[in-house]
Amino acid sequence: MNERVIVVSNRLPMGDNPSGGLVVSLHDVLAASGGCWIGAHPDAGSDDGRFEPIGETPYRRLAFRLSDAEVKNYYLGFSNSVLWPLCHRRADLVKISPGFTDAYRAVNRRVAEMIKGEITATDLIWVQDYHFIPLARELRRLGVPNRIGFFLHIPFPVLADLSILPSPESFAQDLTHYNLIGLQTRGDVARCLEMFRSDPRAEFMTDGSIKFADHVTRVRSFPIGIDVTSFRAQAAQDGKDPFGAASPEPFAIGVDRLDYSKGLPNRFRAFGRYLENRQDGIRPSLIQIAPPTRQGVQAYDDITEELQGLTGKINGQFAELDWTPIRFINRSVERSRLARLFRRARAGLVTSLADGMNLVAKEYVAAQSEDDPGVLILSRFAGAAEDMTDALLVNPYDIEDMAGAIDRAFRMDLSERRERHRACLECVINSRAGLWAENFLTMLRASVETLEMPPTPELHPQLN
Ligand code: ADQ
Repeated sequence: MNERVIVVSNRLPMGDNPSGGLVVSLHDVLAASGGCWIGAHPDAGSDDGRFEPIGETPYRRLAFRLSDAEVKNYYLGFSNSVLWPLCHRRADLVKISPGFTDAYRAVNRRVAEMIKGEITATDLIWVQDYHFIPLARELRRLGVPNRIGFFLHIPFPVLADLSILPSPESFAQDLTHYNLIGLQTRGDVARCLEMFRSDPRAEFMTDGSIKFADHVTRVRSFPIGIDVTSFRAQAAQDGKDPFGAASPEPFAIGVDRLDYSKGLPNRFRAFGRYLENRQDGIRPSLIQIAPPTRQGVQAYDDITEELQGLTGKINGQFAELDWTPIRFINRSVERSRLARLFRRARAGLVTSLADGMNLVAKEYVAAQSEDDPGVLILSRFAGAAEDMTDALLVNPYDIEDMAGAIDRAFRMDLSERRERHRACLECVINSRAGLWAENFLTMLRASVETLEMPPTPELHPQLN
């Protein structure tokens, strides 16, 4: 059997070298299976119903084009102004427009038709994220019988919030066309099962799988991770000071897309409060790297402005001629430089109000030296906190709690830092990139599209 893996995601990796966690995880799988990665071309346009090949090695990449109207209504609209805030418990930011729903369905339908022309009977199809929830249903409508898996990178929404969707009943129904639904955490699985339990159309089988009409689906958690070895190696590169001459000491670091889910305003406020309370005379800085995303969506423009205001206020209050307390950098930083910055930082700040996993938390831990590690301050609402319980866990809504954690991180003695770091690093290694993909695909292969009981495959112990 020549089984290929076909990955579908909104973004297509364009460079030759894998960098982000998702790309690294899938790179080897695709290269080994002779499979391909299907995703949107970064430039808007029209594709006439045919994929555009982007390079042939180490695996095929096939691009579809989104028109300007589809970028507006499908990508910025339904995906990022309805589903993203809904899943991140920001129902107040949801914007509903009939144009959004139609475009979302239409893009999923069109991409399904294009995929049908590309696949063979033995291919495994692996759909990534909330941009493509209805894709399996559209593929089934076209008669595609292949095993299809889905992985949601962001939090699974709470049941009550689903009623905000224009057609809430389709959300569960769309998902049941997948043979396997992969989620980041056990908490996400619990929310997903709650949704199915409350749906009279769904029936639970004795092995926990869900029967819906004539198909069966399973829901499991597969915590995503990073390529630990390569990130550690980049962080430990000798002789390259990420700052050049002007190195602030000590400093805490935050690295995030500029998104309201990442809790940046409260992080800045907590740093300001810490500066106000501090009694030891040190002059620490917060380096915040946050490139803008999804520009043109009001909520994103608003948060950029709010952060600029807070930076000005806190720096105005505390700065000295030779000390800038908050360095707010609105750009991307090259990965190896980022790794070296993480290693130099006394504390890593992850303060998400909601987050599927948060790979920055894992990168920060991986980058530390075992002899003299920094401290991870981690929001309870990031998926990473489910297993990384030896980080300093904080409530990102509580400014005093976070200010206290920053103070504790800067003053923590070496033996406690090492102890906490050892435990966190073990979690990072146990969920490393390759295992995530391997475990998901093992489970997907073992699933069947009939009402027969699927066998339970042997998985890596992290999935107990
Ligand atoms: P994101 O919301 O993008 O991902 P995250 O998991 O933190 O969040 O991943 C961000 C990645 O981008 C990290 O690898 C980070 O190093 C990199 N990055 C961020 N800012 C950067 C900058 N300024 N310069 C360079 N690199 C930068 C979504 C979900 C998460 C989930 C991931 C993976 O929202 O919850 O963990 O997918 O499933």
